Amino acid sequence: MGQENTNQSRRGLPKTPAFDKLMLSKWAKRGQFEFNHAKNPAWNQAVAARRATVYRNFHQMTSLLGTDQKFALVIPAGTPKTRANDLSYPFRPFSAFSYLTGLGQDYEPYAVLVLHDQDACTLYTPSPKDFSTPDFFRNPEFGSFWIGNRPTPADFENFCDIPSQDLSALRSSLATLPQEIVAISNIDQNLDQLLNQSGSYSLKNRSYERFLSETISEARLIKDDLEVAEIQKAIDFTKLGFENVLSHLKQILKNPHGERLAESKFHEIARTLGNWEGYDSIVGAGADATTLHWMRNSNPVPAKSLILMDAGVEVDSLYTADITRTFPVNGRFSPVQKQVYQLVLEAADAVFEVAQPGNKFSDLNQAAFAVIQRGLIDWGVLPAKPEPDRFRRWIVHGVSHHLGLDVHDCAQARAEMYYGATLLPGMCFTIEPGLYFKNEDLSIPQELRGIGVRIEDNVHLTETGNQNLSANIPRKLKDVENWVKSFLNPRRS
Ligand SMILES: [Mn+2]
Repeated sequence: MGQENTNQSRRGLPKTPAFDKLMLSKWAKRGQFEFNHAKNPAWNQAVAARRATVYRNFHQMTSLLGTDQKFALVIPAGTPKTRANDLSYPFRPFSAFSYLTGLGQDYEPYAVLVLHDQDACTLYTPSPKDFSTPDFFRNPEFGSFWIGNRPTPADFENFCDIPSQDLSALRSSLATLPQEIVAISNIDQNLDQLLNQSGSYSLKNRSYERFLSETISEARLIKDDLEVAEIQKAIDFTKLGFENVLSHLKQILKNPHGERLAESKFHEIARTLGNWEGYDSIVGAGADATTLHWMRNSNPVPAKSLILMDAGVEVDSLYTADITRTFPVNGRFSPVQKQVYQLVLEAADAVFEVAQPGNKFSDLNQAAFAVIQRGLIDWGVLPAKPEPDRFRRWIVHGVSHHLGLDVHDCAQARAEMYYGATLLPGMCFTIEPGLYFKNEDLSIPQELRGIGVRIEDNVHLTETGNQNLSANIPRKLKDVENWVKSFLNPRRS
C-alpha cells in the first residue's frame, strides 16, 4: 500500500527537490468528489441490514461449534489483477465486499470492511495522494496526477453511511481489536500480510473462514426488492443489447468475424448503459452453438443459421442479467430448427411450472429433463425405454443457478442450502434448458447435427409463484421470428 515506486528512474523523472517543487506547486484545490449516482439512503439501510444478518448468522454458526466468542469479520475489496508487467485488468471489487458495502463499479481497490458487531463496522479506504506529497505524480497507483480524483474516506463515509478511515490505520486497528479476527483471505495479499502479523488472527480462526464465506453466500440467496430492481434493470439493458445486435444483423452476416461483431454490439450497450457484461458473451452461430463455452466468437455467421447468444449486462451496482436467446438470422426457423427450439421451449415452460416456493431446487432440473427425454423418445433419437441418463449426452449442464452480484451467485453456499434446498420467495435464478447436437455426433440423425439451442430466462420467486423478469425479451418461436424480422425489415414492422 502506497508502495514505493521503483520505476521512477525508468520513467526518467528527475529526483531533485527542485523538480518536486515544480510538480507540487500552483494547483487549484479539487472540488468534492462526485459519485456517478446520487446517495441512496434506502439502499444504504438495506445494506446495513445485510451486514447485521451476516454478523448474526455467522455467530449462530460458530456457536453451533461450541464457541460463544464474538469475532471481528474482515472482508476485503481486493486488488487490481495484473495483466502484464505494470498493467492491470479493470478493477472489479470482490462481490462479498460489494454486497456488504453497497458499493459497485470500481470502488474501491485495497479497501477493507471490518464488522465489529451487528451494527458497528469500519470501512478502510486508501486516500488519493494529492499535491501535498510527491506521490501525487510519482505513484501511479494512488497519485491523483495518474488516477484522477478518487473518493476520500470522508467521501465514502458520507456516500455509504459507513464510518470510514484511511487505509493506513488498518494495521494498528487490526493489532488492537478487542476481538479475535475471522477474515476472507486470498483476495488481498496486503491484508493477508497484515493479518498474519496480527496476534488476533489464529489458526483456529482461519478454520472459521469457510463459515464466513458460506454465511455471506447464503444471505445472498434471498434478494430484497432493491436487489430485484437492480437485476430487472440489468435485464432491461440486456434486451437493448440483443436489439443492438439484431439491428446490425446485415453487417454481422457479411463480416468474417460476424460473431465478434455481435459480441461488440452487445458490449456497446453493456458499457454505455451498464458497468460491463456480467461474464464474457457467448456468440455461437450454427454449429458453434453446440460448444457450451464458445467465447472465442471468431467465426463468420452462416446464412440461414441460428445464433445462440448468451449475454448479460452488469449494472453499476454490479448485479447482472444472464440471458440466452437463440434466433434464426434470416427471421425464419427451418423445420428441423423449429423442432429443436420447440422442445427446448417446452422444457423451459415446464421449469416455470415448478418454480414455486415450497418446491425443491432439484425439481427444476427434473422438470426440464422429463420433457427433453420424452421429446427425444418421440423423435426416435432415444429408444422407448432408454437408460435413465442417456439424454444427458445432449444437455450436460443443469438448468438453473442463482443470479445476483455474480452470474453464478451464492456459489459458496452449502449444498443443502442450494441444490438441496427448498425454493423460497426472494430467490432469483435462471431457467435455461438447451439441446446441443454436435456436428461430429454419429449417434443422431444427420439432420440434427450442428444445431444448438438454449433459451435462458431470469426468474424471481414471489410469495405465490414466480415472475419471469425477462418476459419482455421474445422467447416463443413466432415472437422470436417476428422480433428478428422487425430488425431485418424495419419499415414493414
Ligand atoms: Mn446461466
